[in-house]
Amino acid sequence: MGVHCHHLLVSQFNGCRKGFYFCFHRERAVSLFWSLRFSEPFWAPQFKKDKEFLEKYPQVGVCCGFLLNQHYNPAFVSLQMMKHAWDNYKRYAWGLNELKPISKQGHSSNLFGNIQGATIVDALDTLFIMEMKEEFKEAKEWVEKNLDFNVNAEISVFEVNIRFVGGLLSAYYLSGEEVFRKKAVELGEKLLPAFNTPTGIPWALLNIKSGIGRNWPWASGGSSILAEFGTLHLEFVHLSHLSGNPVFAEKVMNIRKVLNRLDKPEGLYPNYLNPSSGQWGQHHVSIGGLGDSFYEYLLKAWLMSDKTDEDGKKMYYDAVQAIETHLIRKSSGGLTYIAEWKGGLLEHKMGHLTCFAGGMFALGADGAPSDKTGHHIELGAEIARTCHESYDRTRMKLGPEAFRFDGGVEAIATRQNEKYYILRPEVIETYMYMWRLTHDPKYREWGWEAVEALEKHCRVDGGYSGLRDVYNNHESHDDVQQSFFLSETLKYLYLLFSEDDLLPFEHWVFNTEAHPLPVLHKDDGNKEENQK
Ligand code: DMJ
Repeated sequence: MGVHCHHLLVSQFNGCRKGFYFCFHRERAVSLFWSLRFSEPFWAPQFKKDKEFLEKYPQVGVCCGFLLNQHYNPAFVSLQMMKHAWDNYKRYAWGLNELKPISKQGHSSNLFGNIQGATIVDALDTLFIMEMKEEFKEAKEWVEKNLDFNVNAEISVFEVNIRFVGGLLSAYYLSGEEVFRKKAVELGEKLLPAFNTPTGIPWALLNIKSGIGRNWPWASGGSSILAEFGTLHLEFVHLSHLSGNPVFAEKVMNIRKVLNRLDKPEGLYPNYLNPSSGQWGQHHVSIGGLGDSFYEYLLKAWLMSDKTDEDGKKMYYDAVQAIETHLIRKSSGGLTYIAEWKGGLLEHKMGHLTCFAGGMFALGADGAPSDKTGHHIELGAEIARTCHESYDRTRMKLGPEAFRFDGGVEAIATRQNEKYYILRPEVIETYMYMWRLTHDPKYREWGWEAVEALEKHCRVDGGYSGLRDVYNNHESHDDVQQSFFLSETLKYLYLLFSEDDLLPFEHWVFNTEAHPLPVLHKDDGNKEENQK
């Protein structure tokens, strides 16, 4: 049984309900055979627990009282994972930003200043999609009573936008509850002073009480970061749509204009741009950290506009062309990877963050110019394979923060400070896109491998924890349950094992924190807004 069994079942039955369950809970499979042989009902305590669970969450299975009549859905497992993550957050860190699952207390990150409740806001839509109704209700009540933006806090504009604004917008669109719309617009207004720079390229950090902004002290030449100011577009277009106030859309369209006026080295976008001079900083190009979601948002802005945002489309496909020419390489072992570019020299390293690009290339395949649809899908498949290798070549079967293709290694981290895994979603995200767009069963198999590894190495009594070294024999936990584990990793797993009509791509795009936002269809009278 075990790994071999689930491979067989996943590929043969592709969503087979019992198969997933039996393989995941091996002992119970054994009990099933035992009870069949002796024609006895199955009364093991774990079964009773599951029976109660399924009665409470019928969306993931039906329990008729006898094991033979149960129908399990693989999403059952991701829902149970969500329940474990949520219940522990609730028990030990309720209302705080994140959970420390080993020390069983709250964790605060300076990214949100003293805005609180990041896990609650990030998890709202996952709870809704998984139909965890009671939990969604308590989360909503917390937002109503406690989510407060009138605080003296210096926050990361990017992080607060993707997690809080994105989370609130999705919660509104999914549930229709007015409180989420109001809070999203209120927070959006608080973020507006970040754009008060000579070029309108926003600051990275903003004090939301005083309205004073600044950039990260480590950023080249006082620059703003491409992946940060380039990852506001989807949310800000929706803020204008929902508030009737064009100012949000105008701010992000201005960023586009500034970028379009600039010369790009070899057609590439450097990660650093000075908001005062409007000039690039260091010529460092990356599709991972510092660059990543800028490219993602060009494509998704076009998709979210019902394919009317021609400017976003052109910028995306031109950028992919330059990335292919200058950054994408194949290792001698045949693995396609995306290197980093530093002033014309390549660093043959790929970050875990970069792995989202497999899904992005596949998602963009449909609109690719000059009959390149198949090519973009293939590129997505190759990146997915490389990222799967980066997981498979570790002891814990979870991927490192960065892996290299030099010094005789391929898809392996060589530096100690790149061997950690912090519950990141990007590889599973790519499996989910590849599965939806190709229906090749290997993506579900790979997703299942990740589930098994997460359960084995990251699950602890108090929730889920990141790992310090995925190549080690023994877990050293970092003691943080990141809010994106609930908003992204678990949601993408759930979607990977669900039917395609749950949040179909024709109607939804996911922001970079996996918060679904509806496509603004042209026949709904939104064309004008998208083109502002
Ligand atoms: C998330 O907050 C988002 O996916 C962001 O775009 C990148 N980093 C994390 C997850 O790894």
